[in-house]
Amino acid sequence: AELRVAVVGAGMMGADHIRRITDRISGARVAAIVEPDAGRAAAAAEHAPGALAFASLEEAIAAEAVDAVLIATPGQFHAPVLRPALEARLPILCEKPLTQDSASSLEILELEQQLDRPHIQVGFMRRFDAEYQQLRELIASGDSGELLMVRAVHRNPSVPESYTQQMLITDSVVHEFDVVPWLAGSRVVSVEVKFPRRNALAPERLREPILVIMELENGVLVDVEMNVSVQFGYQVSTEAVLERGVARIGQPSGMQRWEAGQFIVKEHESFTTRFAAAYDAQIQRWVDAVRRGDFVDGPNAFDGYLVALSCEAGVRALTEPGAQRVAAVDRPAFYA
Ligand code: ISE
Repeated sequence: AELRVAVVGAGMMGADHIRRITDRISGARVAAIVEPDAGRAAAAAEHAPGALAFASLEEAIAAEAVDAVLIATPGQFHAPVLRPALEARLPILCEKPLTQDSASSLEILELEQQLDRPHIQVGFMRRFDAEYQQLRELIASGDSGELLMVRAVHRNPSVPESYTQQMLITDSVVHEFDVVPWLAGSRVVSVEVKFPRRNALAPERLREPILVIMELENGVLVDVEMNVSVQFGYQVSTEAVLERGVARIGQPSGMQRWEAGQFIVKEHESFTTRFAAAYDAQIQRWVDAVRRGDFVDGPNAFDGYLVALSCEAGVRALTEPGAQRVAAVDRPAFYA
């Protein structure tokens, strides 16, 4: 039988995942939509035939309506949903971040370690992007020598009203805090933030773009241009500098046009299209893992905790000059 998934949160990401599970994921269906906003729940339900609507996950669990949970609420609302899902021993795909800070992430880890195996996969979907996977294979192969540096640009055309200065780190650079250590096979040990000239087109409340400099345990230096007011589109590209060569991913691709004295290739306008295939692969791999009883096939809650530690250093670095250290923690055998 198909896996009955409860999608918690029917905002942009939740609605996108509901469509994805209904239209493109095999072996699962959206059996419940947990969304207090009735209007949003109704709109999302149009893409989930037969889905039941609940105001809370606890009600969906009590109704014995679900086999697995996909948490797509904003980060600050993850912990209150993770707890009942863990208590009900349900497998969980939790959109990034795991939680907003390391202390609350650690609480979730302690709850989860009372179960027989990891139940949480965290939604760092870039690990499922084909180009990021190719880049990781190149680095691991040594074919171009050792990795020395990573140059990353993470550009949003604009951000919503709810986007705050700290979210530059906790909602956006959070992706680089996960994917770059995964690419390099080495953890973040420090984070520094430098402020170039401010973009006058940025919302008054934001001081950006920012330049984030990470040092990894193996000495690799990473710089990330985090820029949320570029206007032209959505661009995430990454360049790896190795001993004998350079590799670059995330370049515009697809149809090339020559017209009226111009050369044109379309750029993305949103992460939902730039990483559409990665989101599909992530959710399909998670559904397959849950159905075979492995529950997790990707970043687990300890990876989410490591990212939370990096985010805390990054948030400190927004207001304190210099490199902010990231605490070193051992990976419990439970999360091997
Ligand atoms: C958003 O929440 C995402 O996860 C996107 O991948 C990122 O590019 C964007 O900056 C975030 O706000």
